[in-house]
Amino acid sequence: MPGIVVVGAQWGDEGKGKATDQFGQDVDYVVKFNGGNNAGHTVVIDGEKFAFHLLPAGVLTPGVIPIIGNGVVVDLEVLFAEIAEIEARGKDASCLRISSDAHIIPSYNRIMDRTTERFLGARQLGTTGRGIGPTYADKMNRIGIRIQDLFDPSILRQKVSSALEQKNGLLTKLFNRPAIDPDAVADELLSYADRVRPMVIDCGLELNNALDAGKTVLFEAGQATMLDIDHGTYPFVTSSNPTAGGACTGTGVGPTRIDSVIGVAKAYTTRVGEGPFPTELTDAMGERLRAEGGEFGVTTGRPRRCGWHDAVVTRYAARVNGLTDLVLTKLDVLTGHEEIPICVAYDVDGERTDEMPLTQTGFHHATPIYEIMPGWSEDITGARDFSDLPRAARDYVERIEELSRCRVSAIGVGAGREATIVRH
Ligand code: 2SA
Ligand code: GDP
Ligand code: MG
Repeated sequence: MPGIVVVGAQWGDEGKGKATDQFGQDVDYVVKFNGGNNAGHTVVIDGEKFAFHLLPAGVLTPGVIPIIGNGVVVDLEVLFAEIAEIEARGKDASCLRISSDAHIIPSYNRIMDRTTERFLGARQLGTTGRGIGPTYADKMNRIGIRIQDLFDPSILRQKVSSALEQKNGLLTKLFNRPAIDPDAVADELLSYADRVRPMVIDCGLELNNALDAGKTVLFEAGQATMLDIDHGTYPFVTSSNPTAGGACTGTGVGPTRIDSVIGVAKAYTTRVGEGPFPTELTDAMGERLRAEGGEFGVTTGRPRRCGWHDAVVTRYAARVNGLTDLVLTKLDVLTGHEEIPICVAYDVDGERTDEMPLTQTGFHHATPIYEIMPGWSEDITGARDFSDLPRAARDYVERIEELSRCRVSAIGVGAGREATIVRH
């Protein structure tokens, strides 16, 4: 299986970091292909917790080459802080590579992100405030700054100046904020050039050569299907393509090189930020899931909105990504519930729909149609084989498998690397 893509099947934080780390034990490369330090991926090894934002989760596995692909947006300050942090914990990040085409998040885009959110007031999106949206907008507007620009100071200065010509107009006239000095921004960016230089590669060339040589490459998504700019709950989405197609555009590898696409979904559902979420529980049950699942943002610490598993979403994710497998995480968090509802379809203005509604308004109006499954009370955190699970837990997994029309190949029963049931 030389080309493996790992994506989120819901609204993020499904446990992609843990899945990547696990699959990453048997791969040669782990490549991030979208997003930036809005992501927060947690890996727990022998009780020690690591939270990654920009670094691919594979950085912890000796022998694995971690790569930041061209589809990622990079905050250099955060990147080097993260490298310093893991090195202080005895890990080696010297094998990290970064695409020369990846875009940089200049400090002014953090300001633009936060200022725009404040300006939107009640209409805000609930972004992570890391400058992600404005940096992807600059990329599309063709005024972005790329990693390769760090090695041509005069070009970099020109690009920063022309980007700021537009942004300073907005900042001073609309947002009533001081203008940003282009030279100061360029000086700051250039101060990273010597440290970045040895990491820079042609990502597509490196990966295609590796695949030709029979190596295995794991493509790690940030965020998730329902946050995809094209396939998610637009406009309440991130600004990149976290779906499987993004693995190709975000690294320079063609779709014929991808052999499997693994979707990670929680046994329930969470979402951070604004936007529709049909199975959200705003009552004590939602609080219970949040408390028992530890549902707080890894990057911002925000409490995550919680609700029951939405199989319409999982089925949609299976289709949009062409999933070959599902990894169902956090099944242990559902222990102790007498009954567990699964959303099997929506009621949209009095009509049943089994698929995602065609329009944004339809999805805002969707109320879940639940099927109630019996719960279980046994501690399942020690289960390592599917047959170790109580009957009701097995039925629950098999029902999700049926509804999503995708096999569940692995099940998470705890945060640790070892707390996984592998089925296929
Ligand atoms: P942005 O900052 O422009 O990408 O925000 C746009 C929307 O995307 C959501 N988003 C996320 N949702 C879940 N997890 C994310 N990463 C962090 C984590 C989140 C955190 O792993 O916990 O720490 O709060 C993530 N990143 C972006 C975001 O909530 C907006 O709805
Ligand atoms: P990611 O963004 O998809 O990588 O997910 P996050 O790291 O943001 O959030 C997932 C959280 O669930 C982390 O705290 C993980 O350590 C934890 N986790 C992952 N899988 C499991 C599991 O099967 N059971 C439990 N209890 N926790 C898990
Ligand atoms: Mg996360």
